[in-house]
Amino acid sequence: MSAPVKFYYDLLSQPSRAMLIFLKLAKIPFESLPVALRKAEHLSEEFREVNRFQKVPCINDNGFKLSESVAIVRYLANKHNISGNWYPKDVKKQALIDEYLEWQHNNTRISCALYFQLLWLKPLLTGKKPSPESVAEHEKRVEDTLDAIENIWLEKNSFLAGDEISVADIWGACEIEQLLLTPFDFRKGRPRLSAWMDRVRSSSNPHYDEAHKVLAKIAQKTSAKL
Ligand SMILES: N[C@@H](CCC(=O)N[C@@H](CS)C(=O)NCC(=O)O)C(=O)O
Repeated sequence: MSAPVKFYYDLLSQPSRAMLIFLKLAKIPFESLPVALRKAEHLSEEFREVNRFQKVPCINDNGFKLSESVAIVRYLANKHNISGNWYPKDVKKQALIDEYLEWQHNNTRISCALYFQLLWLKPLLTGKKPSPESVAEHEKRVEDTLDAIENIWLEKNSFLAGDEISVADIWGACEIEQLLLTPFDFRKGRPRLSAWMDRVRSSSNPHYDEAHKVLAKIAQKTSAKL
């Protein structure tokens, strides 16, 4: 029998949290291997052997190394023959989930991650505040993405790829949660998105809250300072 997949992650990384929630929901056995980005553990020579791109999340499945969370989730769902709502076998249902996962790269991921880096990470590392122009520019991208989720993705369905929760929702919600570390209120003026975030959380708990515990703790401290 092969050993459980080795899973490398950091709870402050959006796709790492999504992977962790999926592994638990799908009951895939794994070895938990945290990599502290804040300590630059991902930049070590040892970690380069695990992932040549030196990013998390990534896996080592008995010698088979893979990065990119979307590729990993597809591989593990296929390998473990995961059926049901998270990543269904039905080709059309699966294609609708993939449609969101592909859309996310240039929308939810890029806009929320860059905004988080500008407002939280860079000031922490450099001690400098971002310029109002660059805040406005990045905020506009976040607004556009969240508006598309509110008005297009959630227009007719209760979840991103239909009326059942799937990995698309887990990936999307984990990116948006990162905004908790910024002053941006993603719920304000977006009732569908807000209710959807609540549905994603309640449908994937306790794993959702466990994956977000570090983020929630830092967010609490951050908001105390704002
Ligand atoms: N598209 C990749 C994103 C991977 C990624 O950018 N990971 C970040 C954390 S969220 C990272 O490891 N950053 C460290 C670095 O770039 O130095 C995925 O979905 O897995």
